[in-house]
Formats: sequence, structure tokens, C-alpha cells
Amino acid sequence: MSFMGKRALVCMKHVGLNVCADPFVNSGMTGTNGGVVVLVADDPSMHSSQDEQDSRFYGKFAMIPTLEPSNQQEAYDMMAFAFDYSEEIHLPVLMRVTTRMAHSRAVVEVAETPRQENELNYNAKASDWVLLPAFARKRNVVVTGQQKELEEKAVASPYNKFVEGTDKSLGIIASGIGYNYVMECFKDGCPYPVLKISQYPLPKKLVRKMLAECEKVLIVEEGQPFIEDMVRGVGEAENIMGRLTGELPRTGELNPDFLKKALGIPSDENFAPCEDVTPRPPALCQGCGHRDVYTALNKVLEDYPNARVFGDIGCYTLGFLPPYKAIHSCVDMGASITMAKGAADAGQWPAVAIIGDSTFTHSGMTGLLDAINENANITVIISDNLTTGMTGGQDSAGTNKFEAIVRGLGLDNEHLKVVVPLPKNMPEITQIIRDEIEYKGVSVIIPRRECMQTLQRHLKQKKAAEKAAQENK
Ligand SMILES: Cc1ncc(C[n+]2csc(CCOP(=O)(O)OP(=O)(O)O)c2C)c(N)n1
Ligand code: SF4
Repeated sequence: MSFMGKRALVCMKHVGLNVCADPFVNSGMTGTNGGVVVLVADDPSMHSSQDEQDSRFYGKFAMIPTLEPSNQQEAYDMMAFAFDYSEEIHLPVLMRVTTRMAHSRAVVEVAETPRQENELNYNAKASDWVLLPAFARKRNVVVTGQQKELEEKAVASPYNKFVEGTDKSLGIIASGIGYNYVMECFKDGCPYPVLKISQYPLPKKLVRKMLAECEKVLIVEEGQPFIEDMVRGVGEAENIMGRLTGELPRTGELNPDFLKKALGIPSDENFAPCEDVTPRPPALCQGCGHRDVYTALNKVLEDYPNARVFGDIGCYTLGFLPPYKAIHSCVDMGASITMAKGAADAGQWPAVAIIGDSTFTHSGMTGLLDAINENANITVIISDNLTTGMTGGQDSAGTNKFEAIVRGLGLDNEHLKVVVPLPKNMPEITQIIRDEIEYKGVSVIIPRRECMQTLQRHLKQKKAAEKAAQENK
């Protein structure tokens, strides 16, 4: 899109940016034609993620500007700004939000005139977009040379502001939603100077002003101590406080209560959770096909006490929990097959990978190709529930294509088995798993049955359509 002059918005969560890292970093090198905004949601406290990484590092790493809205209106306004800015500086712009911003809704004032789409154009020059070393080196000089200007623009940005305060015993540097939390602590206005940071590179001039004017500085940011590390530098200045010095928790989300504690403001009364509430760990839904897959797998593996089962990301990760306790690893999208292959290479047998249908097309296929090419001794279960269950039941890209995909990757058809995971089919499924574990090479078993949640949704839709058809007769 951008190459052809159109605008492109790319959205993902932080771990998605890892998967996207190669195109992301290199799109900083090519630069943009149409504006590009990469919107990434970080998950401090890891509500539904395997790590707590801070995407602002990626913006710095790729040498592109990062925006961090502090409230919903700003997020809305910033999007138009981000596209204009991307087109002005010919670089992608990263917009980083965290959980509360991503999960909140608010009434915002919208622009009166919708923006016109860009016309397709041919302005993208091959010398910028063909990243052969001789050309990429030139682009590297250009982008590196832009950094000073990007910082000056961050100093002058409408989204960064230095709010004067009367009490200079403390200054507060607050980024993104952290600024909102600070303001919540001071309903009648903050007595301390506050530097709000919502646009990077770090506006050092404004930071220096704060350091020069205030006796101590508290740095409030969601995620890692990204600003704090830069501000403290190697000098380990004693008057700088934040997540590294214990005034704020080193990990997890921030909230106004943490800030109140750091600022010596009494917190509102909190109540302990009621002791009568029994914790309910997440579990696979009743009737879920993954349940039958784990029941069968566990049954077979009773006879292979050294078996290792490499899991992946999706509803089926819950197979780690009781009653199944069926998987030994779950690291990142696609790691089941590659880890099983690594384990088999190391001499492990049986090495079983279990992966969902969406995860398989996301990042399992290349691992399977490698395993097939090297005739690894692994058993791969693609647990196909015809949807992307964990993220809410979106369509799965490979539906109806899995047999063709795995055959296309070179799997021996003899060792491709499709089963229906239902209790009544247990004897057949367990026999197939046993046979394929015993086979010395790659086998793929596809248990296929629709997710109970989408099945119910589809049945409801069908009933509604039938009712409507009856009424129209
Ligand atoms: C790199 C990355 N991208 C996206 C996600 C979000 N995510 C969690 S589970 C999942 C898909 C799961 O679908 P599937 O493999 O079909 O399993 P199901 O939940 O349907 O059992 C996604 C996209 C993630 N965890 N990591
Ligand atoms: S949402 Fe679907 S796939 Fe996920 S646990 Fe429930 S039934 Fe299984």
C-alpha cells in the first residue's frame, strides 16, 4: 500500500511486533511513500501474553518516531497526525498503547471532514526500496541523519508538554497513560512541574529543563524503565526515581494507587477480595474438541513415560492445566513443531507437537517443512476447530486447506490422518496416535471438530435466518 502511495495502518499486539520485526525495522530503512502507522498494544502485567515487552524499544531500534497517547481523545487525534507525520518525514510511525487504553471506550470528538484517500502514485524509488547493501547504506545515512530533526520535532510536538508547577521539590516525567494517572492523583491540579511525553525520540531539551529546575524527578511510565534508563544514564543520579529505584513497581501495570503511594498521597480505601470467592482458573469449554484430543493423547502417553509434548498458543494451551496436564512447553506462535524437531534432533522420542489450526498457518508451516525435509521423528497434531478460538472466533485462514497444505509441504500421505475428536471415537484416535508415534518420521494427525462457541453462534444465526425466511413467505 505505502509503496503505491496509499496509507496503511498495521495493528498488532506486542508479540506480533516480534513476528513482524524484519519488515518493521526494514520499513524504517526503505522509508514510506503513503503514510504508515504501526499500532501496537503492549500488555504490562501480562493479562494474556507470555511476556511484558515494551514496544517503545522497537521504535528506537528502527529509528522511527513513537507516539504514546495518554487518553482516548488523544489516541483519536494522534492517528491523523501520525499519518501526516509519516508522509512528511517519509518514515513509518509507531503508535504504542497499553492495556487500559486498548480496552477502554470513551466518547471522542471526531473530525468533521473525513480524510480523502491518497491517489495511487509511482513516487517510490527503487533506489530506496531495493535494500541491497550499496543502496541500504545510503538510506541508513539518510535515516540516521534524520534523528536530530525527529528529536527537535518531539520537543515542539503538541503532544509533549511541560506543565509548570509551583513546588519544585519534585518534578514528574510521565509518558502515555501514566500522565493520566498522575493527573488523577491531583484533582485540584498538580503542584509539581510535569513533563508529559507522548512523542519520541525523547525530547531531551525538555527533560534537561525538568532536571535543572526540580530537586528530584519521578518518572512514571507503563512498561519498562525506557525513559528512566535514558534519564539516569550511567551516572545513576540519586535524585531520579521510578521503577528502577522502587518508588514504583518494577513490573506490571501502573495505576493511580501506585502513584499516590510514590507521591505520599493517602490512597482511597481498598477492600480485600471476599474470601468466599473461589478462584476459577481458565478451562477449556465443556464439549470442546481439544478436550478429546488431550484425553486420547494422555491415554496413549501413559505407555511412553518419557514423552514430551510441545504446545503452542491458543485455547489448547489450557491443556497444560489440570485435569489434562498434557503439555511441557508453550513459548511462542509456532514453537511447538520447531521445539519438537529440536528435541527429536537431540535424541528425544516420542516428541509430539500440538498446534491449533490458526497458529499452524500463522507460523507452524515453515517448521513443518523443515521437519519434513529432514525427516524428523516427530508426531504433529493440528487440532483444527475451524476457527481462531482464543481470540474470539475469527475465521481461520487455512480452513478446508490443511490436508492440501501438509501434502504440499511434502508429507507422506500415509502419515496424514484426519479424525473427529469425540468420546465415541476414542479407540480409533488412540490407535492412530499410537501408530504414528511408532512411525519413524513426520506424521500429521488432524483432529477436526468445530469450536463449541462458534458452533452455537452459527446455529443461532441459522435459526434466525430460517425464522426470517418463514416470516417472509
Ligand atoms: C505472535 C502472536 N500473535 C498473536 C497472538 C494472539 N493469539 C493468541 S492465541 C491466537 C490464535 C489461536 O488460534 P488457534 O491456533 O486456531 O487455536 P484456538 O484458540 O482456536 O484453539 C492468537 C492469534 C499471540 N499470542 N502471539
Ligand atoms: S472457545 Fe472453542 S476452542 Fe476455545 S475452549 Fe471454548 S470450545 Fe474450545
